[in-house]
Amino acid sequence: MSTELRVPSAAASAAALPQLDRALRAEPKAPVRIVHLGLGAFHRSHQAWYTQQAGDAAEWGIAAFTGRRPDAAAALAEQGGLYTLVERADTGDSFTVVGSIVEAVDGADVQRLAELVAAPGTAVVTLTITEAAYGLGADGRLDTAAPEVATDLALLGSGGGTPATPLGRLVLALGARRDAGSGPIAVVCCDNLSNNGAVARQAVAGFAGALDAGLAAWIDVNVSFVSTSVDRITPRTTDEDIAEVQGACGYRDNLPVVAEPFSSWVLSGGFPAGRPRWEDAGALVVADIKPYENRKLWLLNGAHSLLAYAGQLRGHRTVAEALSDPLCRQAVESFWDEAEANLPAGELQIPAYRAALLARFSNARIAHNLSQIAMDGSTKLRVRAVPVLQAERAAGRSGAAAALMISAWMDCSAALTEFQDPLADAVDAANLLTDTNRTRALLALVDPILAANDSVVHLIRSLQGSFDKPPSTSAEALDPSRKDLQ
Ligand code: CS2
Repeated sequence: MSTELRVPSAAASAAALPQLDRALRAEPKAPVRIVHLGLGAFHRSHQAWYTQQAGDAAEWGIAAFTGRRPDAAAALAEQGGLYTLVERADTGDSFTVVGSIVEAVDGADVQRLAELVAAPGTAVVTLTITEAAYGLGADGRLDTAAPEVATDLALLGSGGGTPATPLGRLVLALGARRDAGSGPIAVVCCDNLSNNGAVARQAVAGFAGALDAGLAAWIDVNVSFVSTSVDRITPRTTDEDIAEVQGACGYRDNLPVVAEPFSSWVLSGGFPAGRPRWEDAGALVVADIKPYENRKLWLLNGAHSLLAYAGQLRGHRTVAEALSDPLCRQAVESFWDEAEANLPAGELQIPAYRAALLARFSNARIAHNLSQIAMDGSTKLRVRAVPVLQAERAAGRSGAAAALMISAWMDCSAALTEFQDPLADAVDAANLLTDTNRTRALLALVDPILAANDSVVHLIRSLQGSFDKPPSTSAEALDPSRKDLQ
């Protein structure tokens, strides 16, 4: 397939560039062998890009299903599945057309999902369904009483209707594969969770087990849950990005995706029915994913969450802006020191990784909104702040920098008008309490064991308000048109 065209720079003349959409539509498409749940920007900047770069890409087409809304599927189908990846470096942009998504489908079309997962040629199901969608409670098991899960279980149990949760849809489709006798398959979790293959296994097993013990047993034997650590900063696409692609490439793309040039994918687990040669694009297949996963979740995602909460309290809008505020920068460095003390030295090259992160976060051409990262904090903090706090305390230290991330989240939960969280009602209820009662109630939503520890509760309580004062130099903070801060 020659679906990749690189355009050297945004400054190139549009007239000199190919009208590639029409030419590429005529390309033969790869057969569907991968089904993806969660057709969003990240899937398109990451797994779809890796699949296109694989040496055997011609054998591996992706059928990608949207989540709650059909819009992205409709827009992508309009373009024959093609879209432009804009790699945005601090020195300029480059443009690549990605053609590995051969079918874009509304997630509500569970019939098509079941058909494709049941097809013998399908070997891999990848997931980017958000951390919160795995629905595991504090005990690490699927919370079958959560409203959406309970509704889907009742619906599937009665044998009809369209499940609304990605888990419900996946379990239904795996049932179709069992019924078709199509054999083993790999499910690859690409959400930012610790041990994410095991999390996906637990969530799918909990769902299937509540429905049909036979299906749960089939899944246990036939589905390989692969753990992965995924990385590529991918902010939301804006209208300006769409206009830029049109100007630079000479065609209209309604669904371009913007990402940093850096990308990484570390995988661990079996692929019983095969997989693309993602290593050709730099993916790393390892026996033990834990060190890589902790490095990424703590250093990158942890710093992101810290900046998202501290930065917004200080009146900043993007990661790059927040990082240039000395107070936020210091908080990040202190958190990194704590995290680094709990990561194996040597092979992981933590000092270089930290330096690279500073450069990646400072890329001011990537407008990565803090409000986007701040979402679903109660779930994210469990893998970004809690393990570092626990490890620090187990080592006899305070864990104050990890605690500061949690306290900033609590401050934001009261200060921001838009605070999206799967536990939003419980967060609101906790915010009606005062002093340590409030701190304890909010902490219980993140980690009940820590919430039972008085010394941790007092530590977090003592850190509240740390980011109260907007920096006097920040024009943004003084701008009354800002709507996302109270
Ligand atoms: C971010 C991640 O929104 C968030 O929570 O921390 O999406 C982050 O940008 C990616 O994991 C980078 O690989």
